Amino acid sequence: MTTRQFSAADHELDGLYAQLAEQSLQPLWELSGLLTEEPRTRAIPFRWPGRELRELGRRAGDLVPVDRGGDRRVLACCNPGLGGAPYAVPTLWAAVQHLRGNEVAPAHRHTPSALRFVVEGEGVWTVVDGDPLHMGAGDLILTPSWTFHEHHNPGDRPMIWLDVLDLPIVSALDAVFFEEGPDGQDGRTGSRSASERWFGGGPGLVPVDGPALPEHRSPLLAYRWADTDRALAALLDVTGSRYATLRYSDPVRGGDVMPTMRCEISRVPAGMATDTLRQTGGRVLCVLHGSGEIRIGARRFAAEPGDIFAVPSWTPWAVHAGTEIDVFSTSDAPVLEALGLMRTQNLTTGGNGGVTAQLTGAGE
Ligand code: GTQ
Ligand code: FE2
Repeated sequence: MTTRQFSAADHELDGLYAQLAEQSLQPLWELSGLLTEEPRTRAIPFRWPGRELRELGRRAGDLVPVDRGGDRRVLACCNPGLGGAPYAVPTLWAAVQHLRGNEVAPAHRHTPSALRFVVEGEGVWTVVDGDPLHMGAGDLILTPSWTFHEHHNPGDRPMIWLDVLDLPIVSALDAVFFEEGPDGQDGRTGSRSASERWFGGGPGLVPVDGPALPEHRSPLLAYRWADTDRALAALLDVTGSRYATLRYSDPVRGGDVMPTMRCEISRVPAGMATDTLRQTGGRVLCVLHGSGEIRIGARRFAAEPGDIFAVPSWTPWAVHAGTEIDVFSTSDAPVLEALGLMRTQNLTTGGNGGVTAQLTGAGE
């Protein structure tokens, strides 16, 4: 019998509690913390410093062959509030992956969706269902649910990048499937992926007679830094605002890149700061360029390139630039929106001195 048994001073009631436990039943009136006034997450605001991640990734590269443990040399960011679960926030896996020169992480596929964000270096190709996607600094690369993916590094230099997966979500839904790829390597390279030639043609240009669109995610699998950089600069320029944030989108239908994860990037010029925001659901941040301070809840963390941060649900956060800073982020927002559970609050603009603020639902 593993059901928790409650106890009561009253002898008869105590007897009832014993019988309930025997039948795998629990009395709601003895349970607390289920329907909280506000989200109460066990995740805490946290930073994994880029310098440590690079160094430990390199050491793992020296000590551990890539074919041990799922054919990936990956260090998972474990939020200390989550009791040892290998998750950065309750809904997102975040990790650094290290691939040495001339190494291959062989093909497999799984129902959890994954994305790669590159902070520095280049030279690895991720082959997604046979389409080779080169990875370089500032690029966002998608490996959507159930697509075969292999990473190979034909050069001599090791490379490290950020992985974010919706694994905790898919796992909570008991919907994880995994399959190894066909034997033998693909090893394909190429200067521009088919996905980009079809759907990355140019601003606002999509093919009239293209291949059938994948149902639940973007047909474009690589978002290149040169495009992102140009768009951030233009947005700052046209708004004259203190900072600019872009959402990575499906170029044809405008939705999020994948059904469970929203990707965004913010540029905050030197000395400026973002509004303080909070929303339901978890978020992972990764600093691409520049330095400053990232505030999450009551914590103030120094921020440097390669740093990864956990923003727990309903926790206010803001980026304060020292030098101009570019910060990539992934959240579970599409899931909350699909379920009608998204609440967002801007504590800088929406508030009565930050005490109360307007709540907005999805789509507003
Ligand atoms: O690169 O395929 O961080 O399957 C976790 C699981 C990376 C990958 C992770 C994976 C991968
Ligand atoms: Fe994978």
